[in-house]
Amino acid sequence: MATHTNFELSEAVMIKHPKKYKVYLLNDDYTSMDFVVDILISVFHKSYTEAEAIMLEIHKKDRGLCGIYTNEIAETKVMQVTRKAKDNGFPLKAVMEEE
Ligand code: TYC
Repeated sequence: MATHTNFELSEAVMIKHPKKYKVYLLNDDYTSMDFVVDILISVFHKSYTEAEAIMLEIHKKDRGLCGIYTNEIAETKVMQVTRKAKDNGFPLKAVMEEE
């Protein structure tokens, strides 16, 4: 087998897929439904229709999946939610867990 082919093969086996993280929003009694819909649109890039469905799922089932991301992006989403919620006086929380 040609040397360059061996090189390509050994490169290929070294490829590791980065871990992915699920980001959830949690239900609470104080955050307004409209604010959660706004967060799902502005932070998680959902359509209004999707955002409303996810918000209602969280309201009924206590948490809802908002997206799956690499570690850095998931951490950023959690921080953006925490910051926006705090700025608007809501206790809304986001959590991430390894997929
Ligand atoms: N339970 C809230 C209410 O009745 C609405 C809500 C939905 C809050 C989703 C947080 O992640 C949440 N106003």
